[in-house]
Amino acid sequence: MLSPELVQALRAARHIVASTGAGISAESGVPTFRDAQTGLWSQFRPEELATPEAFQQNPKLVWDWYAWRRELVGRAEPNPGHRALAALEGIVPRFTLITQNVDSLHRRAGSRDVLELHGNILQARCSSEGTLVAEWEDTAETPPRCPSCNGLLRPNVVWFGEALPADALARAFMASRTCDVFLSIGTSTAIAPASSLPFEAQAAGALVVELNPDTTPLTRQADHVLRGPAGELLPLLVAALTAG
Ligand code: BV8
Repeated sequence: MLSPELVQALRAARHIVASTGAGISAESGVPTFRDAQTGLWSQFRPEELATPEAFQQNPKLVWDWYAWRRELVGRAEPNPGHRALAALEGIVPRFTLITQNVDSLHRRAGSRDVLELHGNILQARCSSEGTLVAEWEDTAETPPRCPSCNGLLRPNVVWFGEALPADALARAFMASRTCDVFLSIGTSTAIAPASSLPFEAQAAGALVVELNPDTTPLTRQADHVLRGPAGELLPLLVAALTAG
């Protein structure tokens, strides 16, 4: 499955970047944004719910959607794809993991340094003060209120139209521009500014590899395309790197 050139490049790489989207969590049972929304949410598109305007208009609906997803993520387990990336951290001289996912599965698989570009669904923050709230009272009234200012709590994720965390984004661009190999894994490469990272990497001279069962706007330009599920492909990649 992996060409000798690709194996050679992976083994010679001093710095590898892996950038993941919802596709890497699909095999853990976490639906991607493109999966049809079920139940109550089926009447909405995620882009309509994951916005400050939607929260402004109907905080309960938006909070309850995230509570439903948080519960689902809580029941999910990291899959061999997440675990392979955690293993890469200890094999490659320098390894940077960037994710658009908000499900914490990379950390739960053992990855230590994860650049979470779109925040983390397991955390909440005060919508007035912006302070992180580690835990909150789950009462009948949702969204819960901030213990210090009584403002509405909101999920600590980046909504459409909101800026990404500046430090994580700057580190992601820096790593993409200085790595030898850039792995684009399980992302539709549709959401900016994360979608520009593989192109930045390629322009700076990195070898770009796409791992996805489907095509994306990156496919045509990628140096290598591994067509398949991340949970099967990434263990192959680790095996190629650790083979004697
Ligand atoms: C910003 C957190 C500026 C919330 C998310 C017009 C043109 C271009 C851009 C824009 C535009 N209008 C607006 C924009 C900008 C906008 C944007 O890109 N819009 C899109 C719709 C065009 N971006 C923003 O608004 C960003 N902010 O630009 O701010 C700014 C600057 C300064 C000051 C103020 C503002 C914020 C974007 C972040 C939004 N939040 N998530 C939440 O989770 O609820 S994005 C969310 O959707 C996910 O995080 C993910 O990144 C994204 C896409 O979701 P999915 O499609 O499900 O996942 P993915 O894309 O990863 O696709 C799944 C892939 O996996 C598929 O390819 C599939 O084939 C593959 N797959 C399936 N199974 C497997 C697999 N792969 C491997 N293995 C498998 N087994």
